[in-house]
Amino acid sequence: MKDYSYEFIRNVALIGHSGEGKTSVAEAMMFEAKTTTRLGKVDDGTSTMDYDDEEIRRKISISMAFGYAIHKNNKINIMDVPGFFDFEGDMIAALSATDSAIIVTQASGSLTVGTERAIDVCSEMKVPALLFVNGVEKENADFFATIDAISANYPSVIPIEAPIMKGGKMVGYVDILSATAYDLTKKKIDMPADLEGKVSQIKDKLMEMVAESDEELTLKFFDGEEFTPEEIRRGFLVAIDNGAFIPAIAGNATPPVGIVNLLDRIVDLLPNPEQIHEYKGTKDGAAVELKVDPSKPFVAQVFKSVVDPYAGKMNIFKVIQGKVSSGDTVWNATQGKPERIGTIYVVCGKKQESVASLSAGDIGAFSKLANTFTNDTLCDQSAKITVDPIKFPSPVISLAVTAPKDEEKVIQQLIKMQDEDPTFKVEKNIETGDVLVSGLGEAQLDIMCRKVKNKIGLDSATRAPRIPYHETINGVASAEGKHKKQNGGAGQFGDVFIKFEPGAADGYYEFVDAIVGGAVPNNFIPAVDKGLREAIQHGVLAGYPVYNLKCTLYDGKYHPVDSKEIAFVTAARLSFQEALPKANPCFLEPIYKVAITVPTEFQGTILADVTSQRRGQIMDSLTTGKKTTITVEAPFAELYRYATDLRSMTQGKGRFTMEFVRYDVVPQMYNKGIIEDAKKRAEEDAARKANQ
Ligand SMILES: Nc1nc2c(ncn2[C@@H]2O[C@H](COP(=O)(O)OP(=O)(O)OP(=O)(O)O)[C@@H](O)[C@H]2O)c(=O)[nH]1
Ligand SMILES: [Mg+2]
Repeated sequence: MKDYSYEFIRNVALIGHSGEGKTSVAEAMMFEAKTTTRLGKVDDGTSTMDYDDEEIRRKISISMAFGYAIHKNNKINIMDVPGFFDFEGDMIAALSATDSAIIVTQASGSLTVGTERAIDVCSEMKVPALLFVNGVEKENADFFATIDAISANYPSVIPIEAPIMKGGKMVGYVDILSATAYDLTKKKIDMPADLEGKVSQIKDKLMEMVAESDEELTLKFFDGEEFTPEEIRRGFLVAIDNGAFIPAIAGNATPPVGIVNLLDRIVDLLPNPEQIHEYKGTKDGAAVELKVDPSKPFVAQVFKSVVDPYAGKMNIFKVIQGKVSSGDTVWNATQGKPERIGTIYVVCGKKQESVASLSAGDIGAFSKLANTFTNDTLCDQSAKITVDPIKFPSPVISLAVTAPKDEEKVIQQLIKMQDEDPTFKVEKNIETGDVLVSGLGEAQLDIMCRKVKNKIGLDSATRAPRIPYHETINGVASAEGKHKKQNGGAGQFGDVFIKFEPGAADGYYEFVDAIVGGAVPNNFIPAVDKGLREAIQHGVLAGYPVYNLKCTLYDGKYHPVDSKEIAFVTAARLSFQEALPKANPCFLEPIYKVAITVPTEFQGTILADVTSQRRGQIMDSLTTGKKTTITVEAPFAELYRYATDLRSMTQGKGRFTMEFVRYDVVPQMYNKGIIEDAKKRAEEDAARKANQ
C-alpha cells in the first residue's frame, strides 16, 4: 500500500451503543470498498473486526479493532470501538486519535444511552461526528422517529439525507440540501411526495446553519442569495468542527445499503487530519501545540496496544508530524529510550499488511518494540516532543482475582494485559494479600480472566475483595505480660506492665518508656517496643492490624541471668493480648468519597440507596442543567460493586468517581460478621495454599 498524504486520509471511529451495528457497518464499509472480498458477519463469527475468541463467543466487540477502506483515492482508517460501557477506555483512545466519529444508532425510534454518551463524549473531546442511522430495512425501523427522538435532546443532529423506502427496502435517498432524490446508483429519480414537506423543512434548518457559520455567509443568506456547493461544504465543516452540527444519514449494514453513500460522505464532509485536530505536548519542559504536519520532524503517539497471537505485541500509533519509515531509529520520548522500527504495518482485523512508510495523519502499527507502551510518544531523535497522554477513565470497580492453579502465572499474564486496556489495573493489596483487578465494570474483569484462559489455558475468577479493616481500641486497659521458662538449662524471663490507650502521635503506634528505677533494664526496653510492634500486626478481634495505639511501659521485673531480649519481646506480646480485649476494641474501615453524577430524575433513587443501603452520608448535591452530582462518604465495604449497581439503577446513565478519605469506626453490630468472615477467609487461604 502506498504512503497516503493527509489530504487523502480520513480517520473515523465508529462509536455508539452496544449492538447497534458498528462492527457490521465497518464490515460493510470494507466490503463495499473491496478491502475484503466477503462481507464479514458478527452473527456467524466471520467478522474481520470481531476476530478475538471471546468476541466470537459473545458476539460483541470487546476491543477496538482496525481496518481501512480505500474510496475515491482516499484512505479511510476505520476504528471499530466496542459499545459496551466497560470498554469505554477504547472509545477515549479512539476519539483521541481520530479526526471524526461515526456514531452508529439503530433506526429504532429512540435515543439510546450509548448514543447519548457518544454524542456527549464527542462534544467534550471536540470530535466532529456524523450520525449513521443503521438498519433502516429492519422491521419497524423508522428513520425520522429516530431523528426526532435524538434531536429532541440534541438539536445539533440534523439529517442531510432521507432514505426512500419501498416495501421495507431502501431504494434511494433524498439529498436534502439540493432537494433531489437519487436511487442507490446515484441516478436522479422523482422526489417521493410524502417526503417533500419534511425535506423542505429540514433544508431551511440546514441553510440557517450554513449561514451562521461565518459573517460572509450570513450576509449572503439575508440577501436571499443561494450558497455555492463550496460555501455549503465550508459552512458544514465549520459547524461540524465546532460541534454545532452532527449530520445524519441512513443506511443498512446487513445487507449493505447506502454504505457507498456513507463512504462518499466521509470523504466529502468529514475533515482530513490536518484540518482540525490539535495536540498538546511538551518540549524541553515547555508546553507546545502540534498539528498534523508532514514537513516537521517525525512525532507519533501510541494510542492502543494489542497482543497478536502471531505477530506479538503491536503498538497502534497515529503519525502527527513528519513520516516514519521501516528501519528508522526513533526516540521514545516518554520512556527516554531509542527504538528501532522494524516493519510498519497497516492493520485490518487480525491481518497486517506491511508498508514502507506512513506519513502525518495516518494510523499504523509497530510490532515488537520492547520499550514502547500505550500513550508513549515516538519521535525523531531531534524533536524530543512528548504528546500529552490520553486521559483514560479511572477504575471504578475492584475485585480480587483467584486461580485454582498457578496463581502467580495467571497474575503475570493479567499484568501483561494492562497495556492493552489502560483502564484495567492489577495490584496486590499488601494488607489483605488480595491481588486486585480493577476496571470499569464486572464484565470487563471477567473477560480479562477469560482471556487469560484463552492465552495460557489457566482458569481464574473474581470474587469480592477483602476489606482492609484495621483494629483499634476505644478504652484504656493495662496488663502484665510475663514470660517465664526456668525449668532446666538456660532460662528465659521477662515481665512487663503496659498501659494501652487510644491516640498515637502518628495515628499508628506510639511507645512510651515510663520505667523508673530500672524495673526493666534499659537494654531490654527496645525488645518491649519490638514485641509490641510485632503484636500490633494482628489485632485481637480478627487479626487485622491495630492502629492509633499508645503503649506505655510503666513497670516490670527482670532476672539477672535469664532475662533475654526474646523474653521481653514475648512478654510485651502477652501484655498486649491480655489488655486489648479489655480496652473496648473495635474495627476501623476505609471510607471513600464518592461523586455520583446522574440525570436529575434519578436523584431520589440514588439518595435513598446511598443512605439506606450503603451507610452513606450525603455531603453535597449540585444540579447543573439536567444532571445532578451528589457527593457522599460511604464505607468501601458497601461500595466495591457500586459500578454495577449504579448502572442498573440508572439504566447506564450514572457515573461516579471515588477516592479514599480516611478510616472510621465500624458500628459494633457489624463486628460479628467481620470476625466470621475473617475466619472463613483464613480457612480458604489455608486450603488454597495447600492446593497450589
Ligand atoms: N437486520 C439488521 N441487523 C443488523 C444490522 N446491522 C447490525 N445488525 C445486527 O445487529 C447485531 C449487532 O451488530 P454489531 O455490528 O455486532 O453491533 P456493534 O455495534 O458492533 O456491537 P458492540 O460491538 O457490542 O458494541 C448483530 O446481530 C448484527 O447482525 C442491519 O443493518 N440490519
Ligand atoms: Mg462491535
